[in-house]
Formats: sequence, structure tokens, C-alpha cells
Amino acid sequence: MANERTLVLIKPDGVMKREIGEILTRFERKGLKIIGLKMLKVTIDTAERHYSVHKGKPFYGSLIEYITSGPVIAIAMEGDGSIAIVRKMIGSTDGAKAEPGTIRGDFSMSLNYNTVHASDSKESADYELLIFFSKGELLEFEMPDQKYI
Ligand code: FUP
Repeated sequence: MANERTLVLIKPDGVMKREIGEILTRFERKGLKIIGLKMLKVTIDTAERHYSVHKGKPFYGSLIEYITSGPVIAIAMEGDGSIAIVRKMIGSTDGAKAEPGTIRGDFSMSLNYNTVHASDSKESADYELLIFFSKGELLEFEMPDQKYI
């Protein structure tokens, strides 16, 4: 499977529920390599770039309002097949319907406040990573235990 990079955002509800550590731990334990990490308040301009595919949809306004409402954690991760693996780990979009054991299934009851975002394709990962990180902020390094992953 191809080595891929993907973007995860811990959304404002995940930060307010104090689940930053738990969510990072799940990805680390799985074997994903964190190659970039930052906390930020998303600006309206950044939110509009990130959610440009949803422009014009009925929920677009509330999506922009929500993602800009409080601090967010941006996580860049790397691993073989990481895009699909991370999507599986976060669960389906609506927290009320997401499977228990997934991040949304365990931490959210909501479609809007659904705790995390993750890139859903190689194209969206390439696009979204560069919204939140400059090229130089995505680190290249070997993990000592990579042979066990
Ligand atoms: P996902 O890829 O699972 O985050 O889902 P989408 O790209 O379809 O939606 C992006 C975000 O829009 C979701 F995280 C929540 C929000 N959304 C709504 O608020 N209402 C909808 O009907 C669909 C999505």
C-alpha cells in the first residue's frame, strides 16, 4: 500500500471536551506517524478554503461559523494507506450514527459538532495539508520502531 499523508483536525468540540490527548493517542497507537502538529484558531479565509467543496450547501454557513468558533488542533500524519485507515478510525459523519469504537462514535452525538475532520482522498489530503502546514513544517524522519508497524 502506498505511503500517504493525511490531515486530521480536532474540531472545537473535541478541544472543549478535553479529548486532544485521547485522540492523538489513538492515532499513535495505531501506528500512524505524526509529522506535523499545531493548535490554531481557524480564520474565516482558511475555513472557506478548507470547506470550498461545500460552498452553496445549506449547512455551509454553520460549518464555517463552527470551525472558526474556537481552537482547533491540526495533525499531519503519514503511513501506508493512512487516508482510508484514518477515515475508518473517525467513523461516519454523524456522531449519532457513527459506530462505537470510532472517534465520532465515542465522542459525539452530533452531525455538526462531530469532533474531528479527516481528509477523504489523496486529492483532498494534498489540498488540505497545505492549507494548515507549510511544506517545511511537514517533517521527514524515521521512527525507530517502524519495522513493527
Ligand atoms: P466528513 O467527510 O465525514 O467530515 O463529511 P462531509 O465532508 O460530508 O461534511 C463535512 C462537515 O459538514 C461534517 F463534518 C459535518 C458537516 N455537515 C453538516 O453539518 N450537515 C450535513 O448535512 C453534512 C455535513
